[in-house]
Amino acid sequence: MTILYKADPERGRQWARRFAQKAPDMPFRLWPDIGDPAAVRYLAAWQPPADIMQTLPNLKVIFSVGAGIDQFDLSSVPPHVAVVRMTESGIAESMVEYVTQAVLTIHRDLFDYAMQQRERVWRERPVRAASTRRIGVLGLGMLGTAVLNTLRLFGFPCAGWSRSPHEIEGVECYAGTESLDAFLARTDILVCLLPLTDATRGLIGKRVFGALPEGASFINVGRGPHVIQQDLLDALDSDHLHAAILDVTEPEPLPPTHPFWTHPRVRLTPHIASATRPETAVDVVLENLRRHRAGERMIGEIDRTRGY
Ligand code: NDP
Ligand code: OXD
Repeated sequence: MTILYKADPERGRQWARRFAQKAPDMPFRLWPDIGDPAAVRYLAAWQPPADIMQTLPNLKVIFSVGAGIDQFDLSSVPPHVAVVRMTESGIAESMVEYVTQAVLTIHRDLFDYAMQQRERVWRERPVRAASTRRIGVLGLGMLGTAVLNTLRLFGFPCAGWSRSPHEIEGVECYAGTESLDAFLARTDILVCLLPLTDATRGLIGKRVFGALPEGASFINVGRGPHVIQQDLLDALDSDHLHAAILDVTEPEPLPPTHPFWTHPRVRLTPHIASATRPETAVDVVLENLRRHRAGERMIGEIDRTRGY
């Protein structure tokens, strides 16, 4: 009943220490030291081995060490193998911090002040009330909801968009493709927190940017392939969009010649908005192992037909 970890080795050592403390009877191995492949029932991975079922023939559950599972090729994973995304509290806390700083950077005109600083210009800009800056979050899951629940406390009018209807206190909720335009038309700062699926790949392009009000800004903390990057550059260069803060790109790392690197109204970070914390992650995995053995549904088990 071994659990095999295949992701960042330093974090893997932290997982190993936590497993040794909390579940000393559970065999825990760090890739590539897999021991007897037939004994591996559980895999915790960011990128699983390419020939997964040949390598681990008795695999029962794949745990993503991140919130997303789009890095897995589900076509190579048979239906009896459950796929579980990471839902531990640390991911949401860091994401709330990241998106809050990104929204405040845009809201408090820090792109403009950075340009002024380069030109040694000391000029005040009027401070705009939060109540006049409308935030819209694509995705009302674990992360989108956590982000909105913090942003609304600043007084920003908040809305979110999802596939199915939601009700969140203080947040205007929109659902389905038919409501997307209305959601975009009332959004000054658009945040992407969608999972990457066949339905969301390339969703954010010319049409979406065009439906935002003039001067809107964009924050991407979902996945790079959600965005048609040339359409984003066109929207910025035509001044329809004011600024973009991008934590994710396509590809990653972004090639040194890519225009995002030097664009004065693009801020880049290397996919660090949030990361799983080993202590809390192991606790969630242990609870899921208990559930799996008891035949219960696991926390964060994904619906293979929806892709998230
Ligand atoms: P969840 O699965 O909890 O939520 C996903 C949300 O997206 C749900 O509200 C879902 O709608 C909505 N959604 C999915 N497909 C569609 C669609 N076709 N149309 C409209 N809405 C849709 O995910 P999380 O909140 O945990 O994470 C979201 C993503 O954030 C991850 O998949 C990952 O890509 C990204 N991420 C990025 C990180 C970073 O460091 N940059 C770190 C962690 C995550 P419904 O509620 O109706 O199901
Ligand atoms: C994740 C990520 O999905 O780090 O957790 O992007």
